[in-house]
Amino acid sequence: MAFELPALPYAYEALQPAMSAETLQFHHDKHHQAYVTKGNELLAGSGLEGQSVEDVVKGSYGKNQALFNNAGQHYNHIHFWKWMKPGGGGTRLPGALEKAIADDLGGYDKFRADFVAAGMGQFGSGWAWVAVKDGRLEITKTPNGENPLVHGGTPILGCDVWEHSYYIDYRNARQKYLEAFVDQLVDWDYVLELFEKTR
Ligand code: MN3
Repeated sequence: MAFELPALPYAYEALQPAMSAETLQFHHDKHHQAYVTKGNELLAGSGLEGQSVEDVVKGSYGKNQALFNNAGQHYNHIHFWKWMKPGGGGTRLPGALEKAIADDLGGYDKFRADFVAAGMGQFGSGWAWVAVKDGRLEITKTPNGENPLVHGGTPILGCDVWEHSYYIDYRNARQKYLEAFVDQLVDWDYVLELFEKTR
């Protein structure tokens, strides 16, 4: 099926001050739209038409780099918008997440430190992740449009560390952006929803 740009699940102003309306306008309307438009051009004739976004990502990895870049970024951003909400973040983890983060990631404080470190340790563009792999949570990072799907995992939380995601609001202070993402933006209910689907 053709890729389509999903509507943002909140107003452009809704995530201020952690993420500005200007950032969301550029990031959603320009950057994500470009991945959708270019992805559809590259999908035509690829042999992967009619497959789900996930299957296009996995099917193009290592075989069709241009399609993979755009399909991966489409998948990543579909979820990225939903990984944030107004008044999100914080330490109250719903449902089974609290125990899973305690058991697999050493508890909330260690998760926060390690997730921010993953985003800081990604040289250049990429993503920081919490993924479920072999039944356990793990924190990883990937370059460019790559994601845990192509490494045998299922992402349940991801933070975009491309400069387009933070440069308007934070300039070069990627760490402040990552901390604001965790402390003020994460929609833990959506993380739980994805986590429950893996169990
Ligand atoms: Mn982005």
